[in-house]
Amino acid sequence: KESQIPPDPPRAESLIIREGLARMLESGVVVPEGLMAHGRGEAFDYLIGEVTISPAHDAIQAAAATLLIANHPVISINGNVAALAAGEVARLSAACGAKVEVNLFHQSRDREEAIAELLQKSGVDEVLGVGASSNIPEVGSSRRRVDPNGILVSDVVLVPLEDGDRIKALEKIGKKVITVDLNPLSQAAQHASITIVDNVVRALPSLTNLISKLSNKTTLDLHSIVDNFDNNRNLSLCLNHILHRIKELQEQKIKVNRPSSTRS
Ligand code: PTJ
Repeated sequence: KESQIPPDPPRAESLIIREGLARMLESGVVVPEGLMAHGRGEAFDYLIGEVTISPAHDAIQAAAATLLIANHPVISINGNVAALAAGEVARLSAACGAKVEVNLFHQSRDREEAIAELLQKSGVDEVLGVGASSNIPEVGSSRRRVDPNGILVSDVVLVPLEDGDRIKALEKIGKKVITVDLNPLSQAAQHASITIVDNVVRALPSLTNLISKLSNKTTLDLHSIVDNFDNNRNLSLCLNHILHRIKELQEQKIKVNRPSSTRS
């Protein structure tokens, strides 16, 4: 089907992403609930200014160092992440050696297979989690089913774009969780060790770039980056950014989509 979207900025990019998600709904990769989740994300992105803000950049740096130090890092993939960033997941996994595991809230074998196929077509060599046979009883949803070679034995899990109690449960059993969530107030954002308040389509390429940049650092240097990162403080800086941006917009000092304090 040909795209109906006019190429004019500034909304074209967002409309193209929506169109891609709608197509992925037809193929079963994305569930209808995923479209609602995307709308929630878009609303927060609007408030943030649709750019990677300075605290998000710091969180990405801490996440890059954490993934480089990790012994068994795993990237957990749901329908939305696969639809939005399958190619970026492949590049990130190659850069840091993380395994890629499908883990779904609205779980079905057909969806697991459709997502695994999309990831493989996009360059991921091995996809874990299809028909996963192990359980994490602390997790109270279908997300408790995990791969015995993936999340079950991981020390660090990157869980982008997911709200709910899984992150809290994973942290409780000793996994270090990194999340990417545009909503700094979500349960995921509040319970993760590192929360990147950014759009997954911007955050994942930045994370891959930073991993390459930091890959020649010593383990001591990487630990010091991680130790100097305070997630609660970072979340508070993100909320502060939103607060100031709304205030500036209200006083008409800046235009919508023209934020004043951004780094990338
Ligand atoms: O594919 P499934 O079956 O595993 O289901 C996937 C969804 C997304 C339905 C499910 O994982 C889910 O938990 O959705 P929630 O509870 O709405 O949480 C999604 C979170 O991601 C919300 O806090 C949104 O603000 C945020 N979000 C949405 N789009 C983006 C985003 N964060 C970063 N980048 C985005 N593009």
